[in-house]
Amino acid sequence: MGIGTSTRRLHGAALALLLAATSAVAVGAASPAQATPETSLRHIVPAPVKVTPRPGVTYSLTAGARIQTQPGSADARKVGEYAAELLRPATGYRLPVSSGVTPRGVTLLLVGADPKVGQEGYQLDVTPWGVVIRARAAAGLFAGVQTLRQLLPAKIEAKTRQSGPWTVPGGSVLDYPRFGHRGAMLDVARHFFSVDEVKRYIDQIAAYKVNYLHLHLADDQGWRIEIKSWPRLATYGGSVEIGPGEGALYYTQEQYKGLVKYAGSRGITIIPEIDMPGHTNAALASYPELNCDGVAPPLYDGTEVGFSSLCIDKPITYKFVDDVLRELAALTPGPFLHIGGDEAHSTSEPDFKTFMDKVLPLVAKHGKLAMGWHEFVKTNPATSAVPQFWGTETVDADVAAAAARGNKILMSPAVKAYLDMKYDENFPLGQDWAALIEVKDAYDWNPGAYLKDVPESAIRGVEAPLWTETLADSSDLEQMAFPRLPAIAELGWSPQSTHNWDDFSKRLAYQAPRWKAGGVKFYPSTQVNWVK
Ligand code: TNX
Repeated sequence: MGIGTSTRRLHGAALALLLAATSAVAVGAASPAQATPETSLRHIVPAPVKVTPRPGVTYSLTAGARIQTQPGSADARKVGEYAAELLRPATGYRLPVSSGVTPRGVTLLLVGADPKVGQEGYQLDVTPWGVVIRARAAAGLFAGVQTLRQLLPAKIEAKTRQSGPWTVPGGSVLDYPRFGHRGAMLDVARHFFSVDEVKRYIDQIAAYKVNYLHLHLADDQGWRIEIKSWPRLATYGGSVEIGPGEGALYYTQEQYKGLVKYAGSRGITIIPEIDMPGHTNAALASYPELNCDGVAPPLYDGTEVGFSSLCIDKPITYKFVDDVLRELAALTPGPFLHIGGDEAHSTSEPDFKTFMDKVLPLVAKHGKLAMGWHEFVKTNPATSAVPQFWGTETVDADVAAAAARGNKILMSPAVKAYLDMKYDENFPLGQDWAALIEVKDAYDWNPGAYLKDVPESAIRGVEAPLWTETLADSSDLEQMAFPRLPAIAELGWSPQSTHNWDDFSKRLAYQAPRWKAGGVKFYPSTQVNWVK
């Protein structure tokens, strides 16, 4: 890559210029800094709406830099603290955070942004004196900080002190998302992931401007969230996982609240899912009375799907669902509860409808909107319900009819967006029932024009699900998510006009040194000419 070579060749000269520029800035002279940055405004993932490089201009973060935030805004202050936490380990600088508006160092403002940026967008300007990010809400500042992060040298991701210079290329960015919902899903039921492992994933997806994390909290193999009114769900139903794992494999409500809060500090809303009426063996095993025959099945640690169902005719089933949704709603600041509804192969069609007709009002009763796998549109849910399309075809009459009625669809086509699919037949992790998905396959589709008779106006956004039948630790998750998660995140954020595989693959190539510096495992697909 041209940039890498010229950086090395010009290193000495650039350093001299940088020193001259730094001292010029120190005495307040107005001449632009002249260091050669390692990064480019043209390499951001996801691609911004508009970038305007200012060649020859750079800013270098120095030991005395401050982070200033919008006076009077506690939200802006929090983003400032987050930015400082991000930048301190590798720079070793103090980076004190204070309220202020001078365009020196890093400044996060909630005034002056173009109204076009909306609630999640931002403008970022790099001058010789600093980086100014302007937005209309904290989410926009947060997104701007993620962009700034990619404009700093890759070693900014290191957790230990590195040597500078910390040079950022001059210019400006105007940026806002195509869709309001850019999601990732993590299945913590098939394999359990600890609070720290989930936090790690949250940090990784936040870097690509993902704003929702859907947690698949219950399935045949495990129930992973403490429910105080039905304690055995977690203590017994959450005691196994696929494979040899055993123990307290669930989150207490306190731990879960911590996750929700941590995600919030990364601009991410958690969507909890309790899958039902199928995928419920862990619940059925925990309480015999939930079974039609009153007999609890054994716990299950295999990988089959579609064999379990809640008992549709028993009143206690709805008492159970009501209690679970009430406790879950109380833990959930976000608007959605996901009620699953997929692969209910052991529930008859009329029973499935009876079940959803009783359960959808319970979601509303607890003040939430329903999200469900797309099968649930057959039951004609309210237009505020969000169907999540996970099919393998590009035609689905029921989903198209729901879109026509006004439901907004979340797109997770299994052949494109499923991060648990193998990259190729030799890849040791993952499954292949939907497709083999290389990074180009994950990228090369248009969520706004994918499903027949579902126009872009009916699309809520995209989500990349990560099912974990074959994935047991963070290293496994990372190898599946990277580089495909950034591809799906870009489909959710960037305007369709920027969509171009050659350009994306070049930008993606620059993420590799960041992952290496940050200790993120990734699959080095041969489709990308990775930057060393
Ligand atoms: C199908 S996708 C499932 C999950 C599995 C996944 C594995 C969906 C809504 N259901 O139960 O984990 O395939 O790829």
